[in-house]
Amino acid sequence: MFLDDCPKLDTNVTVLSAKRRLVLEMDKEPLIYMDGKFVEKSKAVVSVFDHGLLYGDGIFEGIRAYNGSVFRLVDHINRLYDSARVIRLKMPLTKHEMSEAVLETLRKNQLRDAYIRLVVTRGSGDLGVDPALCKSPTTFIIAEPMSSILGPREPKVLRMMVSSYRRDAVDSTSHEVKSLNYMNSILAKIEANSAGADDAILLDRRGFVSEASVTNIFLVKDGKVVTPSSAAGILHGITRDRIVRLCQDLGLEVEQRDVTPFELAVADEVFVVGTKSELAAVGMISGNSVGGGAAGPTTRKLYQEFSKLVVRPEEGTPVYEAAAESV
Ligand code: PXG
Repeated sequence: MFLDDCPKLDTNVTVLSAKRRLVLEMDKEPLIYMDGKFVEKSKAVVSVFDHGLLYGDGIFEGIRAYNGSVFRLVDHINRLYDSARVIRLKMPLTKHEMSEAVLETLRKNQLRDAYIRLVVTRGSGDLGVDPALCKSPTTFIIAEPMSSILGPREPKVLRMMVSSYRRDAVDSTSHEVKSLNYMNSILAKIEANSAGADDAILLDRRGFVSEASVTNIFLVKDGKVVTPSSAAGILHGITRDRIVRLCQDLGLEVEQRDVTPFELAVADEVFVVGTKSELAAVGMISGNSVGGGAAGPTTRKLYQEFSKLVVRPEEGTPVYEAAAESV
């Protein structure tokens, strides 16, 4: 990596120092934020009595940084605190302090393009489900290098299946709370894996389309863009929200409403969006080809525009400039 960085390898000295830097860099462990301190990855551990582990009692955010700016950090922090409110978790930091902790984790690891996992658990308690016995939450933040797959290339085309698992209902453990309980998505993913599909589409209890295992879903029909509303127990995705606004900016009509599996099957285009997967086309659902099995014109247009948008500084919070956006 560093050898490539050296413009001229014309002396032994340059080669030696480049090699030494490479070795030093490989030795350095990533630093993880843990309850206010930065610890090396191999030492970043939580107690076996932590209720995040014992019961999935906690919340998280998956966040991305593009080109030294954390994409929609304010939205992620607001969603995290909304999740905390619903599960009645008293947050150990203010929103501003939490944002700073995210930015500092990137700085400590010298990252500009990264995937960030911010987790707050109920903390250590005893072997009983009662959260009242957990004294203080556990907070950790992991940041790993990750480059965007967006760009001049075509969007990925996924083969999906409609899962036999239903999205948890809105009056149950629905994904509206971004909790550490992902078993609903995991079971659907296992089913998709064993059927040879890339991912699963989950319906809600009523039989309407909800979302995929870790992405929100959109369809395009007769030039109109449609996505399930929160009634279907979806996670209020930050990418979904930005794509809806992007559609509006591009003059496309967008509807957020109940979507039937039939509408999905006969759509002109189907695509999914999420922080980690960004934007991908869906070419097949349960063995039936959708949108001709390729990314359609609206999907491609949104993909191109979204690629340009994510790297714009005003879409995020700068990591390295002093004035961080506050919430
Ligand atoms: N629905 C669900 C259930 C999610 O977990 C999304 C939609 C998309 O939301 P955002 O805000 O990212 O646009 C998510 C979030 C992974 C991974 O490993 C992905 C998510 C969460 C956890 C892990 O790919 N996606």
